[in-house]
Amino acid sequence: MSFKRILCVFLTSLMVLSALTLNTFAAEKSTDEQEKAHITYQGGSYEACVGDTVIYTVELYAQELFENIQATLYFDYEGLEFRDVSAYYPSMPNLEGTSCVLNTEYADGVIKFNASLIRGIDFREEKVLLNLGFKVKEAGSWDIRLQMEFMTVLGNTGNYFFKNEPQITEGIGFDYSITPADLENPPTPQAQICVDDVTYRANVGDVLVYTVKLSARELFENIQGSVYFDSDVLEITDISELFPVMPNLQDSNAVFNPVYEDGVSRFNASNIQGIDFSQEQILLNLGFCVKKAGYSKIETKFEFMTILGGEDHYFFKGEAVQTKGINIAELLAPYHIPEILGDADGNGKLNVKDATTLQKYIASIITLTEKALSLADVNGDGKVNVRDATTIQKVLVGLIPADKVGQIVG
Ligand SMILES: [Ca+2]
Ligand SMILES: [Ca+2]
Repeated sequence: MSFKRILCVFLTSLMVLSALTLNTFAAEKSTDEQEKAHITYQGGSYEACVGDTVIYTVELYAQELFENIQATLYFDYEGLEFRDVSAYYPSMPNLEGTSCVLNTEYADGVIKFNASLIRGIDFREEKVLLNLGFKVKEAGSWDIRLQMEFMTVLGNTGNYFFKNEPQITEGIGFDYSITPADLENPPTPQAQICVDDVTYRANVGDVLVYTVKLSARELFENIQGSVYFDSDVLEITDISELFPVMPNLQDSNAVFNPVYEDGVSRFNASNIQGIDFSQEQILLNLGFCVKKAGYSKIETKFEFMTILGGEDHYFFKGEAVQTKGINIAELLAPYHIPEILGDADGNGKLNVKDATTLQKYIASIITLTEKALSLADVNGDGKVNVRDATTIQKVLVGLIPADKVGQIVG
C-alpha cells in the first residue's frame, strides 16, 4: 500500500468518523429538544420530559364555610393526558366524606368537579383542594388552567360566582403547583390534624393523644363541653388505661359520651364540692386513631361552666372561651406506650395480667414479641422463665421490694 493510499484511507475514515460523531450529536440534540415539555399553569411553569407523570395541585384558602364548590379544569390534551394517581395522591383529599364528584370523561382536555356538603366545606386553613395526575405525551408548550364556576357560602348567605373572572374575590385564595410524581416510591398519604391553630401530620393507624388543659380562677360546680372532630379522618380510641379521660375529675360525677353525634363527643362533670382548676391542670384526655389521610380539626367548645353555689354561670354556647380568669389550652401528641419493666402484655402498666401472660408464654400457649420478652426478663438473667413470673407476683403483693420492676425503662 502506497503512502498516498494510506493517507487517503486515513482521511476517509476521519471524515466518516466526524460525520458519525456529528450525526450522533445532531440526533442527541434533536431528541433532547423533542422530549421536553413546558407546562404552564396559573402562577408558574414546569419543565417535564415526555413520559413523565406530574401532579397538579390546587390549594384553597377561604374565609367562610362553603356548601358547594364547582369548577372546571382545562388542559392541553395534545400534550397531556389525565392519569388516575388517586391511590397515591387523593384527588380531593380534604373533601372525602362530602358528595364530591370528579368527572374526567367530560370532554377532551376538560375535567369537571364539584363538591357539596351541608355541614360546610372548611378551607379556613389553606389546604389541598385538588390533586390531579398528568402524563406528558408530547414535547411542546402546554397549559393547565382551573376555572372556578361558583362557591356557595354555607346557609346560602352569599355566593361567589367567578364566571371566567380572575379569582381575586376577597377572602378566597388559590395556590397552584406542579410537582413530579414518583409512582415507584409514592408518598404515604398523611392526615393533617389541626389543634389550636397548629397542624400536626400523622400516618394512618397512628394513635394521638388530644389533651385539654384548663385553668380557672373560681371553683366550679358543673362543666359541660363538646369535642368536635372529623369522623371520616379520626375515630376515638380508648387510651384511658394510660391517659384517664378526665384525670382531675375522678371523684366528681364526670360523664364522657364518646359518640354524642357523628364527629362530636360530649362531656360534663359536676361535683358539689367544686371542681378546682385554680392551677392549670388536665381537664380531658382523648385518644384518636387516624382512620385515613385527610384533614381534621379537633376542637373543644364549652357549653357552660357553673360557679360553685350556682349563682353565676358562664355560658359559652360554642364560642371561644375568652372569659377573664379562664384559660384553655389544647395539645396533640403521639400516643407513646412507656416501656415498663415487667410489662409482658405491653399495655404500659404492671399488674397481675403480666404474670399471667408470662405463665402462658412459659407454657407455650402464646408467643411474645422480642420487646415484650426483654421487658419480661425482670431479674435480668437473659432468660424468660417462671422466676420472672414469680418475681412480678411477689412485687405486686409487696413480698419483695420492686427495685426496677414496674418502672419506666424506655
Ligand atoms: Ca401490663
Ligand atoms: Ca429472667
